[in-house]
Amino acid sequence: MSYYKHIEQEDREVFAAIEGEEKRQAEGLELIPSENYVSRAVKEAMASSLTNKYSEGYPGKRYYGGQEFTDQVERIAIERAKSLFGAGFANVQPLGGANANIAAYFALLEPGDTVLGMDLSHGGHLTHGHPVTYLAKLFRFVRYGMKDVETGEIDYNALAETARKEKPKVVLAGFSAYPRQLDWQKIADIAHEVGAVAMADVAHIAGLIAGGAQKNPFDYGFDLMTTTTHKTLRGPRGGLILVRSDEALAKKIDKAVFPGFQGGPHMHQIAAKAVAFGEALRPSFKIYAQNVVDNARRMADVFTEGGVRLIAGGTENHLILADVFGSLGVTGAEAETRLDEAGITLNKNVIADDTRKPLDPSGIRFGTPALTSRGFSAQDCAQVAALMLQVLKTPAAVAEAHGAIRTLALAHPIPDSYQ
Ligand code: DSN
Repeated sequence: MSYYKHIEQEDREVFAAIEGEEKRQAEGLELIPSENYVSRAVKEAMASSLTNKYSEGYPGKRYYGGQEFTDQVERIAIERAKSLFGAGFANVQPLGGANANIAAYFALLEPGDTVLGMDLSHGGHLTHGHPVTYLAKLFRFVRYGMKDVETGEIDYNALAETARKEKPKVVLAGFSAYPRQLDWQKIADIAHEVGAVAMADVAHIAGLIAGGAQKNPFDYGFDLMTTTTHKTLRGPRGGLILVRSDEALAKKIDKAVFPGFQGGPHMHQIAAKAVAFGEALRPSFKIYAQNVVDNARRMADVFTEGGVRLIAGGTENHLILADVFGSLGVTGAEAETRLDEAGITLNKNVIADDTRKPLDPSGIRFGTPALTSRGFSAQDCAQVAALMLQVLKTPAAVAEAHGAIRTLALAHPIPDSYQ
């Protein structure tokens, strides 16, 4: 009888899909840098009876009765989030990272106001104002980017000049495909010079910050951070908004999340966030965070030695962006498919100022949060990178690489808990 025994007995169709996904995850290697493996404790919280409860409002101030235990769980999640990030205030209700960003905009902006954010092809995110989003119709997004794609250096002078000219209400720093560390101090100073709020979207690196492997924007004067909880932070799928110290800003955020934007919070998800935050507060999470970074650097080195151009020349965090089309003549889509056949999941990705289209770009993006959760060492990661290169350079090598990748995966089972 499996862990999913009730689904197995009562709904064979859904059970088959879940079992298939479990097998796929166990036998393959996950290199999408925004994915990870949650503990059984996080899964149990997600599957708890808290999913049955409506809890609009906040602890001690709800619209429906019966909130004794939902209040407890939300307060635990808030306190743990504050401790992890050194925040004065936390809102744990955003259902995802996009929701967290949208609620933050609603708290800070009026329609037509300006946001200065990272250029999307330089590593920004859809919710940072991509033209296809509804947000781009509501607010005015202006851009900054890298000065030098080979080193990843941000053009902070251009950023400052644009801020002085465009007078944004929010200066947004954060990314979903940028492998270097930002100069948080410079960005906060520029934001404050023009009277803007300094907002960091740390969705990708939240776990690295919580684990002390990357700098915390709050230590450099940032006012607000948004994040997902399911990437390097290794929690359930969800969002989180943190305010450094401004109580008035925190109140605006709470109002923007509910009733401004969302309905009833998902209390089972909030319980799972609390469990994951508890895990991230353990000393072992610091080791995990540093290993994620060390493993990524090792993979980047193998790619560079193998003749592949890396955007920003390498990595200082958990992710790597490789120009496989420019270096090997393999498009991002071809690379994704070929590696998938070999048992490695990653994603095609545009590179800075890509001349190819997003569905078949020049690059691939991959990273080490999930492999590191499975206990992969830097040496194991180097072996994975070498197998990837073999598959990218020699299509006929897929079958042989698949065997080696499956063996590596089975030798590193997905953990049930993180002590
Ligand atoms: N889909 C996420 C990522 O992969 O980075 C961002 O939304």
